[in-house]
Amino acid sequence: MHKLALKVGDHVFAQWSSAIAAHLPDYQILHWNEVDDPDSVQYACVWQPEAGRLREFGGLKAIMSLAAGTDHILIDPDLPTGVPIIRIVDNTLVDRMSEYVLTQTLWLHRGMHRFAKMQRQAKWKPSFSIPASQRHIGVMGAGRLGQPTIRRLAASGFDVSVWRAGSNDIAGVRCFHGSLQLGTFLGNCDILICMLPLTNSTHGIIDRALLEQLPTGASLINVGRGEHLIESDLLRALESGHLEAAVLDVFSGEPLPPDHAFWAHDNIVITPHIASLIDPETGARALCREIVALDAGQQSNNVICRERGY
Ligand code: OXD
Repeated sequence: MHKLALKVGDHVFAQWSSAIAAHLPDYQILHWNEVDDPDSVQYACVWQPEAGRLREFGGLKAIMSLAAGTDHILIDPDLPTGVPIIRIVDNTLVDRMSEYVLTQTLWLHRGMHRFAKMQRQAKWKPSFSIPASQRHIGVMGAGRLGQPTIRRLAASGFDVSVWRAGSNDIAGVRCFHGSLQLGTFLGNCDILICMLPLTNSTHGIIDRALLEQLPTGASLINVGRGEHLIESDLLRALESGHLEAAVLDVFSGEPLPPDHAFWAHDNIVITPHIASLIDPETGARALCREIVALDAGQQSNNVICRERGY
């Protein structure tokens, strides 16, 4: 019998493990904390493994990231070398992300954050929003989740531009590349959306200097990672009125501590890292497809580049 070690939240372990068992009858599925012979395990399927744990598995064929981001694995200083890291991104994950970003973009575009505040003050003050075609949306990052999101925003009538580190263009969308074009990109963003992977070069990218390049009254949506954002710089930009609002789904410390300044801030909307949760049923199907292909000797198209960080 082959073996697979699974690290997901305990509340979803049974769902994941029975979905995987249905597709991989020849595999024994082991709870991450109940692996007694790590060398006999072929696949470690993980979300946020503890640093140093993966090194204990001496016979891995691959490490499978049960998330679009792989920073939760790459952060481990003792990561075993020579084992491919494969990320599982299924259509449900992609759809959830683009739906979340569209929802929050529409929320900001229609000024719902202002109406929510007015409701708390029993204030009746009608106002109209500009057409979506005049609302400039800037998306940073255009990977597996970013590209479908960009298409969904454009299909909803928004004026969308994209900034990415690499030089590839995306058909039908205005693209900006690299640090030299970042300022021009930012200068035209009413709503800036961060969908970047977390790497050494994107860590802390949303800082004071970046925020200052946005037009006055702009808003931010962060669905990348909390570590992209310098929190004190965001608070300063909101206090000064340069930035109008922020929608944050990810935080550098999760769960966000109860005494954190973001919770009570009138111009910050918080969601608990739910923009694109992976679904156990569809995620397990995508995971098992990869494992079956790898066991048949095929190459995966989803191996991440450790040096690049995604
Ligand atoms: C992911 C996430 O990386 O949910 O998929 O954060």
